Amino acid sequence: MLSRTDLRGGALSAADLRRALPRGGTDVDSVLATVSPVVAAIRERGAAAALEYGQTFDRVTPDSVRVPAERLSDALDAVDPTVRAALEESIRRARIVHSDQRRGTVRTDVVPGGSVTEKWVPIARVGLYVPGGNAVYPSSVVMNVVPAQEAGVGSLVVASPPQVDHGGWPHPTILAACALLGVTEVWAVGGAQAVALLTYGGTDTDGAELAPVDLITGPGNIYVTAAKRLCRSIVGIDSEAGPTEIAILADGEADVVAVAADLISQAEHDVLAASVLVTDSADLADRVDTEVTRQVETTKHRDRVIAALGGPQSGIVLVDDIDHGVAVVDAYAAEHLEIQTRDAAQVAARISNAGAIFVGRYSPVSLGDYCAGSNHVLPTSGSARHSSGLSVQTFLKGVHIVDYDRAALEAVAGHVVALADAEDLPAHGDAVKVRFAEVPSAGSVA
Ligand code: HSO
Ligand code: ZN
Repeated sequence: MLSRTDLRGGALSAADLRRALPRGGTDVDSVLATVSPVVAAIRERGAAAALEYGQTFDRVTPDSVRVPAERLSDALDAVDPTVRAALEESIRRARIVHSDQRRGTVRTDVVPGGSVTEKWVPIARVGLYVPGGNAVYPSSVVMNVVPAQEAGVGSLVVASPPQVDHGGWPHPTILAACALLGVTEVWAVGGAQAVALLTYGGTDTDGAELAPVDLITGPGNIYVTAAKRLCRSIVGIDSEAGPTEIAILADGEADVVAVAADLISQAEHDVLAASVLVTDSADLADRVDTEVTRQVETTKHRDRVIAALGGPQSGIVLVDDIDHGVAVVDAYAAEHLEIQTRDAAQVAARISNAGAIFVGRYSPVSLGDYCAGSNHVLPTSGSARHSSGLSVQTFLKGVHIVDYDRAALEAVAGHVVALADAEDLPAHGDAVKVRFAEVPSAGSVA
């Protein structure tokens, strides 16, 4: 079922490895022309335009953009107690991990009388996008809201598409998760129009203000991603999330049944999801392939899984040994990387590029999706080479506070003037000189 890429005996550079490895691609540019008028209409006409597009795309118009408070409490009262207990545990563990990520103020005394302090300030107002449709993920509400709250974000709004089956309001499980987390502002708006409305704000059907946000986080489909790309000069965005990915680095001793189950687990998200096994054992490759075929027969989303596993983005990659495998998975930079080898923790320690690394047999990606305490909003499509998953840091910004006294400025004034002159910006130098009767030359200062 899974295609094979044989990299044995070759010593490819990281760039060549990237080209050789299975990977899909979503062409966000191809929908920019469709999304651009939607964003423009919402910028011009606000919520009224968003509701019109909702009628076209979601085939339903809620009574208001803002979900009434009683909808949230009703959803929480109605949620299955087992689901509620699981969400509570997921929230509890996520809080344990994310509260540890808070950063303190750092003051550096550069010279006597001259300091630079970096203080970390929460972003004032954040919009969290939660998709609807096929994917109803209350767990993603947890993964977005918890780090924002732990960062100290004061004003949070969740936007999620109105659902035909639920009276034009977002899915009740999403509302229940919001209520559990103490989120009181939820908007029934989805797709590109949600991103635009979060960016520009508007006026609700009852005349109430829908205030614009400073940052938008949360994954969405290609239209949501295109809208994020269009709005990102005005509002901050977390990342452009692509379809989910799992890579597993396994040796001949890995648990075949577990490896197959984990490959299938992420393939269940989307026909474009990627499942990649990297192994130095051709025998394990054969056994996993057979086991995947067996398990796929009884999996609920069989057609979607078969499409994902059979796509060009999925497959088995054969490597010479685990050292070679480490280089390959580092080049691939998976959203999720499982290490199913001997001494898995040591192997994991050698990996630089992955959104999250799952160590050994008892740390499957599904644990991280829900209840490890880690975040499941992670960099996709190789962006783990340069980006991180969602964390408290996503919701903070650093502000430098520069505080020099007279003597400290005087001591460095010559250097400032020299650099200003070198850049032909003498007024920069003058701004220092006017503070002193005489400026020492650059050579004479410490
Ligand atoms: N694996 C997805 C997150 C998710 N899984 C939500 C289940 N629900 C992307 O990390
Ligand atoms: Zn998942």
